[in-house]
Parts: sequence; C-alpha cells; structure tokens
Amino acid sequence: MPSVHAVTYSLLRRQGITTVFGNPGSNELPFLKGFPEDFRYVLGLHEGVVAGMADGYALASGRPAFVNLHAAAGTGNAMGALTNAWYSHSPLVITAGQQARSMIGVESMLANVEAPQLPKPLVKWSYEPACPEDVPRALSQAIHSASLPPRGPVYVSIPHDDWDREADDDAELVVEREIDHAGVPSPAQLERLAQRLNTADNPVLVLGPEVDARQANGLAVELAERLRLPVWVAPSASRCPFPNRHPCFRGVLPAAISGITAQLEGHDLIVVIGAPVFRYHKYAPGRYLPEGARLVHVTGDANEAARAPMGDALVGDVHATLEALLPHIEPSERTMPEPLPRPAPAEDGEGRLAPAKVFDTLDALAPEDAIYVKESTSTVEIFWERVAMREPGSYFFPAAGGLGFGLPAALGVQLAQPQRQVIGVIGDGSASYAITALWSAAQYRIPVVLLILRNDTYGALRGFARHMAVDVDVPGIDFCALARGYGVEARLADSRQALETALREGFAMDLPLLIEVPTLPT
Ligand code: TZD
Ligand code: CA
Repeated sequence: MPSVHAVTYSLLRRQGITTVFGNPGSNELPFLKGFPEDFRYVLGLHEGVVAGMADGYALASGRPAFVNLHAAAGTGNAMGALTNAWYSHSPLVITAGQQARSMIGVESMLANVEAPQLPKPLVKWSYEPACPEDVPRALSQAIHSASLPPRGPVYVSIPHDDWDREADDDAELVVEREIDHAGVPSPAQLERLAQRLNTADNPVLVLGPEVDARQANGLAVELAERLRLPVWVAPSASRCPFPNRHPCFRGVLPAAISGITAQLEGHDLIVVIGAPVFRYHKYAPGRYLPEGARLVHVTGDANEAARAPMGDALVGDVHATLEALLPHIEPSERTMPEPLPRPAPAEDGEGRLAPAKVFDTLDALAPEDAIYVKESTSTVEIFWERVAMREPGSYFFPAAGGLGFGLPAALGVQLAQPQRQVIGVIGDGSASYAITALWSAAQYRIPVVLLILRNDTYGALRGFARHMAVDVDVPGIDFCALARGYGVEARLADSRQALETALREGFAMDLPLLIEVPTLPT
C-alpha cells in the first residue's frame, strides 16, 4: 500500500503542480522528505513573501499554486498577503504543517489547536483531515475548490505524522479526478442582454479582472469595437483587462460612489463585465447610478453578483458569455470614441526624477509585451496614462491594497512567464514590507527588473498626514545596499540618462536587477 506521502505527490504531479512555494519548519519536514526530482521548491525567507510569490505565479499562470507554511506562526505571517489573494481570486492551495496528532491536544510547541479557524475569512475552504487516510482526498478537494469559480485560496492543515502512514485502498481514485465547469447563459438570457446593448442610446462598458485573459480580452475588444463603446476599467484595478491605448479606452474609474456616478453621467446603460460592482475605496457617498441609468453586471462570481447594491446581474462564465453574446450584437452607427490625448512629456529634474518621467522612459524602452507588477500608491493614475499595456496579463496590482505584494509577486509572475520581461514598479514604502524577496530573486536567478521609486515617503498618505499628526516620511533607506546585501545587482538612477542605461542593462541581463530611482513627490 503506498503512503499518504506517495499518493499526495502523485496527485500534485497529475494536477500539474510541481512547484512548491514555502518556508519550512519541523512540522513540514516529513512532507518535504524525499522531495521528488521533478518538483521545484522555491524558498522565501518570510511567509508574506512565500504567499506573494505564489500569488503572482497563480495569477500569471492561471493555474493553482501550492504553498507550504509552518504552523500558526507561518500562517499568520502570510495573512496580509492573503487579503490580496482573496480579492484577486488567486487559486492558492495553502498547506501548513501541524504538530503530530497526539501532541496537538496538550498544546505542544507548534501545535495549532484550531488550525482551520486561523486563515478565515480569507480562504474559500479550510480544513484539517480527521484522519491520515483523508489527506490525499482533502488535498484533491483543496486543488479543485481553489480552481473552480469563483477561484480563491484554500487551506489545509496536515499533522506531520500523517505522511508516513499507509493510504486507503482507493486513495489513488482521487489522483485522476478531473472537474470541468460550464457556465453559458441560456438563449433567452443572451437575447435579453444583447437587446439591452443593441437598443441603448448611450451604453458604456466597464471591464474588470475576469476579462484579463487571452480569449476574453479579444472578445471584449470586439464587443467594444462593434458597438463603438467607451470602455472604462473597474475601480481599484488590480489587472488591465483592455489595451490602454485603444481608442475606446477611457481610463480607470475612480474608487468612490460619487466619483463613479459623475464619470458615467449621461449613459443610459452601464454594462460591467468581470468585476465586482464596485470596489470602492475613498468614502465619498452619493447616488449609486447616474439619473436614468440602468446597470447590468456579468460575472462568474455569484457572491459578487449578490452583494452589489444596484443593477441586474447575469452569473456565468465571462469568456463563454462574451463568445455567445457577440453574434447577437449589431454593429453600431455611432462614431468611434476619440483616443485619449497623450499627456505632455514630463520635464527633466535635478537629481530626482518626476514619476511621469520615469514612466515615459519605461514606456519608450520596455518590450511591447512587458508585464508590470505595480505597487506605488501615489502614482497609479499617471502610470495608466503613460505606460502602454497591449497584451492580456500585463498588469498586476495588490487587489486588496495590502502592501508587500509587489516584490514577491513580480518574482512569481516572472517564474510563470519566463518569455516576457517582468518589471516591478514599487514604492520605497511598499518595498520594505517584503524586502527579503530580494534574496529569493538572487538565489533562483529570476531575471526581473525591480524599479524602486524612492520619494522617501508614504506618498499616498501625505494628504492625510495633517489629520494623523504623525510623520509618514521614510527617509534614509539605501535600496542599492539592501539589494547587494541580499545578492541582487543594483544601480542608482538619478537622471534620465542613468535610468535608460540601467533599464537597457536590466532587460539584457539573465539575473535580477534592482534600479533605485530617487523621485519627486507627486
Ligand atoms: N500596511 C499595509 C500592509 N498595507 C497598506 N495599504 C498600508 C499599510 C497603508 N498604506 C497605504 O494604503 S499607501 C501607503 C501605506 C503605508 C504608502 C506606500 O508608500 P509607497 O508609495 O512608497 O509604496 P507612494 O507612491 O510613496 O505612496
Ligand atoms: Ca514612497
């Protein structure tokens, strides 16, 4: 009879999961014993980094990513990162080592008495198998649950004395399970949606992360062009679901009730596809919809549909819905929206660069299909204005605004997309939450370019600082020295010329490069 350990590795292999992101301790060693040669272990020095790398990997590969954490302390350290994974629907299969079964009740060191409770409510499902024989089935459930819509992180706590135990007679049955999902609207539902779009006077599209996938993205472009619609990106954008230099592109909606209503004024039909309705941030109350406007929400997430405060919804697979909808859409006679005017080139500074200048330089030099992992909170708008994103999967931003995402996620995205250049655009504040990611970048020779925008402050909070009466500047951090300390090459770029040289170097290197750019406040 094979062991729980052997069946589990067969299951992972069969499900195409051969990368383990982890930070181990004694509880995890029996799982890692005899780690198969066709598997890869990616070590992070802090669990926030481990979860962040896995998050980037899952988002950029579209596949579940496997995480192995250490007991309660390791899980706790990962939970900030789980806020983002939860809201970006990342299929993370998180496992944590538990004490030996007989040692839990006495609350030994590293026993987690209520293990499944700990990661809630940031996981879809959380479980500790009631007996060793249930471990492979529980992990199979975890993988399928994470992968089925709406996707999201799941958690399994596994006592370390389970791995050597014999599996059940029928344990292998779970290894081969395949679960498909279908979600095409009925002809009547499609007809209704098409009719609303075909007959509206002035409809508008709002797109979100679910559309940021190769097929769905192409279909959304076709829909916008056929109907000649203005297209907005949903507020608090964590992905880029539409090419931002396309003539239909209008920008990212502000993350506030009154701001959205003001921006969509004049439209009689608002069709939101693949985003929650809506992810607000700033408290600016007002009417949910402009006068006379109706809203239709197309989403794969029944919870998101249910919780919206207004509008009708159609729950189904976004890609399948767009595909089935298009043949019902009549080409519009409206004039095509005018492309947005390009912002004026930014001025050169002295010793410090304007973020706008950094982004213009990046836009001019980066490969056309570059992937940006963006985590600098005061430069969100100017980045969208100045950096072209043409391909699906070109932009990742922490979906819950939990900082510490950028550095590790950039590594995970680069591991999942080795053919495309990943560029982390990260604030000096954000970088410090997950700075030990630099060590993983160096050790695994992950060829990302990491731009650290060093404005010496929590820029986004400065506007609030007078209310807080605390200092939110973060001066005195030498990121080049930190990078070198962790084994990553670094350049200081305090002029446009120096930035260009460093970027060219970074794009040509097959190792990570950190570029510290002193920047002006925005
Ligand atoms: N802690 C965590 C985990 N997430 C957060 N979002 C914050 C604190 C609060 N916070 C923000 O919401 S923005 C910000 C903080 C500390 C400043 C980030 O500074 P930065 O970017 O250098 O990365 P800017 O461009 O200077 O704002
Ligand atoms: Ca900053």
